[in-house]
Amino acid sequence: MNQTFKAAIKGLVATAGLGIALGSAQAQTVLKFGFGLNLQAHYGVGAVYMRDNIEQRTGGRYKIELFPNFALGGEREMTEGAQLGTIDLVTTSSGPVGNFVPDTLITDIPFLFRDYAHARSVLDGKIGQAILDKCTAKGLICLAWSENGFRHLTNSKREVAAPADAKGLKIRTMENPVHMTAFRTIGVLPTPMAFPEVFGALQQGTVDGQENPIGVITSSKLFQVQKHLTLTGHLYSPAVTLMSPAAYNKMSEADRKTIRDLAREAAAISRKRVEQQEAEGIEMLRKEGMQVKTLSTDEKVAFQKAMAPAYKEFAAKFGQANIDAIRDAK
Ligand code: EAX
Repeated sequence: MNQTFKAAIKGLVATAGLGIALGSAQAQTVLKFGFGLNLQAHYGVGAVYMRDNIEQRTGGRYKIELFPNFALGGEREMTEGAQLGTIDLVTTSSGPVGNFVPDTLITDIPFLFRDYAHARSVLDGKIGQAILDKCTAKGLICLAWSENGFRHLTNSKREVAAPADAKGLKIRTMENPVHMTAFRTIGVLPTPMAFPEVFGALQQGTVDGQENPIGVITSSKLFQVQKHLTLTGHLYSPAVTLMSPAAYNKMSEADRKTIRDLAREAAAISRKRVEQQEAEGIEMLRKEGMQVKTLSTDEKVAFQKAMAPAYKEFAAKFGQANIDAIRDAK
């Protein structure tokens, strides 16, 4: 075969290859993903999983850019950003979500969930899906339940072993009316605040304490500004991975299914991290100088009983039957 012909063949093959490459390289969409805490904490490990898998799972059509550490604002602000379309993906605790989707507030009732297995089974089942579906009418696409964890009480003033010990303490709560009612019922002065302001407020003594899962307390180094930890486990804090309808509605059916699958798979990774943080974190907090008070079952029940008057309000708000359906779920 003469040289000219060979060169012509090579040219043809190169052009064809380029054509295929360009044809398959649809414009790639980059999704901005905001969440709190660092990449090693429970939301971060889930978000990294979604980032590392979305390109392959969508044939290169989507890429995720991560914004950890509340870089895009507090959880309420990020949720609003998803509604407005300025943020594409958010993982947030359920705390502030109730201000947008009131149906999620039932999951924030203290002592509603027995343990992690109970909470995950309810949220991943029909009851949980029905709540996620309520997001759409409120301008949010809630892809999956993730997890923040059981919350415990910290303060800088004194050991809290019983509800009476907490009386009069100024405790930061999330911007969540159910949490505020519960704490007010035991004589605490609830101060709602976005999480990025919490460390400073504790440092300045604007509030005496706060309540959060172990993974939040350790990853945010709250042990530097809190002396006492009481393992109340007073409520299970779900998290939600949600999406902006502006981004979601542009997706093909196949890519919508992919992003929902990825959010569920990421939640499983986050849940494992929550358990790991809890298993390792309490000892770490002791080593960092916190006085850790473990409660007996009776002592925990005392907190539940002290919050009982709030249950009348919760029953009126959510319906006793709905509360029982969750509480009694296996
Ligand atoms: O989602 O605000 C809170 O206390 C949350 O637990 C924290 O932002 C992690």
